[in-house]
Parts: sequence; structure tokens; C-alpha cells
Amino acid sequence: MTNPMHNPDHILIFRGFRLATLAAPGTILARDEQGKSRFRQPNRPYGLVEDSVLCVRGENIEWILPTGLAVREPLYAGAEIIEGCGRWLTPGLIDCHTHLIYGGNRAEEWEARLRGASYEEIARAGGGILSTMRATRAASEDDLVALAKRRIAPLIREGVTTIEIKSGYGLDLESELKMLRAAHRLAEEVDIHVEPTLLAAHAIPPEFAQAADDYIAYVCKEIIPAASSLCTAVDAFCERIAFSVPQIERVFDAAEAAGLPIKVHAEQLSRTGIAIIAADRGALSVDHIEYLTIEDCKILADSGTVATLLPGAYYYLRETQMPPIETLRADGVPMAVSTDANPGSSPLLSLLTAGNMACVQYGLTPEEALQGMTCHAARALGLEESLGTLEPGKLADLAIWDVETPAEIVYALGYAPCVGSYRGGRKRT
Ligand code: DI6
Ligand code: FE
Repeated sequence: MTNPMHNPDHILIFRGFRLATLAAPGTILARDEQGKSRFRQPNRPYGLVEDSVLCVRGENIEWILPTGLAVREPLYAGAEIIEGCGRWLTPGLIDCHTHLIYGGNRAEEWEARLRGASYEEIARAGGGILSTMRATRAASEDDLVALAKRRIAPLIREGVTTIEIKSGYGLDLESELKMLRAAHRLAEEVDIHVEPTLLAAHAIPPEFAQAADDYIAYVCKEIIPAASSLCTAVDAFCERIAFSVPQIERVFDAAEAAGLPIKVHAEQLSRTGIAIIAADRGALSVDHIEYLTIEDCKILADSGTVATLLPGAYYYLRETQMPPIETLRADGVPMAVSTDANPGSSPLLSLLTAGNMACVQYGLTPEEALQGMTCHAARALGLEESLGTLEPGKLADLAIWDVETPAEIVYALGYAPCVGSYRGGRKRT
């Protein structure tokens, strides 16, 4: 028998599923022989197509048709049929902002915060990100991969098929490269697509204490050029406890010179104004944005930059300043939702919980939360051409859900109704 994994013409037919395609209304879901539209995405919430057939050829989605139209398709001969029995099919979930690779943990810091210490106080006292830096520098690449494997398992069980992972706990050339190599190894050893992001401008390392400008020069001249083949974007932390706007702009310049797209941890603890500067420069996303202003939202809307919401950090830091959700929504800014999985501000290893928090804490609708974990998350990674919706030509990264309605995907906490997932048309075990 041919191995379907290696056969580009292997056909999978998903039959009897209810689809939440997350595709925009009017998107062509099937074409006739002349290439003309045969079926378009109806204007329904979640991109709903009930009682439908989805055909995968090789790695990609080939067409989607209502069952009534699909019976005439000749592709059934020799195809592998997967029966939905009324279950739901969505794009595989995308966690577009994580710091999953690191050594150690910060449970003791968490205890201190529960006793009243603030995140900023701990950071200024040399704890926080620098404490994870020390543990990460001390860890071998093998250690980092092994630790990340354990953290990624619950995300995979939730139907996450793509994850972004940042460096940023090395803060020197060798250790940043070690983190990025670990991200690549993880992708080889675990069945998930990884987008590695360079976050060397995350905190000022002890070697450059009181010399943040010198560290930024080192990041721009040495780390970014050396890391450019190991990462697909450059991120930075603009904050009074991290780097200033002019320093971050130098990082953006260096990223652009290296041909890498930018994103930024923006307006998380205070408003610096970096979000709109990044948006003006075509950033993929601006992330956190609790302190984004109403005026900033308009500029984001015009730029196409994604606003990435990280309600896990809001929760763990007991933040009370909410991102300006209503204005973002009114202005049509795409909102992604992600875990921000990290040992300090968001030790959250559940994207579905982040989706639930985005609804309960931030007031997103379950549909917006699901868009935030699929199509908008894909855009935040620059992967919207190949991922994030169910539509012809995109990769067949799929999640199957044993739910009655798509809202149930983010409804219950601590329960993942995902009962199977596919990556590039291959079933994940
Ligand atoms: N903001 C965050 O939420 C993470 N980094 C950042 O700039 C947290 C990093 C950490 O606390 O370890
Ligand atoms: Fe983060």
C-alpha cells in the first residue's frame, strides 16, 4: 500500500461534517472545470457550511461543497473517507505568540507576586525575565527541547497545529541561537509547525547593565544578522522596564535590513506609542496593547497590522486596564488571541483557555475568539495565504471537534473537545 504521507495525490474526503471554515463570505470554496466559481462561502457566522464535504488532495484542501452538490464529484474512487457523523471541522488552531522554550520556572516569583510584589519590582530587582535568562543559559539545547516537548503536549491535544515560539531568554548571541535551534528541533520531533521569532530585545542582560544602547547595537549588528536564517520574524519589548521607542526603532531597522518582518510587545504596562510606529512600518502584529489608545486603533485599522490579545498575561498580572476592544472591533482591526505561554507573566499552556478568557474578560464573542486563534492568528504570522481558514489551496491543517455548536470550543474551562487533528492532510496521532 502506498504511504498516504508521501503521496501527493492521496485523496481524503471528510464527509458528514459541519464546517466552520472561518473564511470570509464570498470566498470561492469550489470551482468547476473552467475555473469558475461553483460554490462560495455563505454569509454565516464562523464561516458555517453545514452538512458538507471537504476534499483534500495531498497536503492541500481541494474543494468544499455541500453534500447535495458533492455527490456528482468523481474523486471518491480510491479516496480515504472520514465520516464526520455531525462533528465539527475547523482550521487547526494557531498559537501566534508564545515563549515556550525556556529553562526553569518562576513559581517562587509567582508566590511573591501573590504576597504583593509587582511584576515590575521583581524585574527591576534582577528577577523576572533575567531569572529565566539564567536558567535558559544554563540549560543545554537538548534540555530546552525536552522541556518544551512537555509544555507543547497539551496544546497539541487542543488541536493546535501551528505555534510561534520566541527566543528572548538567551540575551547573548550563542544563547539566542541555541533557543532558535531548539525551536527547529522541536518542530522536527513533535508533529507541529513552528514559526521561530527572534526576541533578543526582550530585556537588558547583566553584561550590558546601564548600557542598553550598547546592547541594542549588539542585537542589531551581531544577533539579528546571525539569527536571520533561523527565524521568520523579529520581535522586541518596548516598555519602561525594557527598551525605549528609539531603541526599538533601531531593532526594526536592523530587522528590515535582514529582510525580516517585525512585531512588537507594545503598550503592555504603559503607553509608549510603539504600536502605531510599528503599524506604520507594516508590522505583522502588535501584541498585548492593554494601554493602546482609541486614537491608536484607527492607525492600526489603516495598516492591516493584527492586534494580538494576550488575556493570560492580563489575568496573571491582575491587570485592570483592558485593551480597547470595542474600538478595535468598530474600526475593523483583526484581533488574534494567543497564550503568551511564558514562565513569568503567563504560565498558560491552553489556547482554548486564552480564547475563553478573551470572551469572559475582554468581551469577545466566541466567534471572534475562534477567528483570533485561526485566521487572524495566521495573519499575525504572515501565513494567511496558506493557513487559518478552510478554503481551496490552503494546507489541510484541520481540527475535529465533538461539539454541538462552535461556541462550545471555548465554552468549558479545562475541557478540550478536540477529538482529532490533521496537518498537511496527515492525521496526527
Ligand atoms: N511580555 C510578556 O508578557 C512576556 N515578555 C514580555 O515582554 C513575559 C516574559 C516573562 O515574564 O518571562
Ligand atoms: Fe510575550
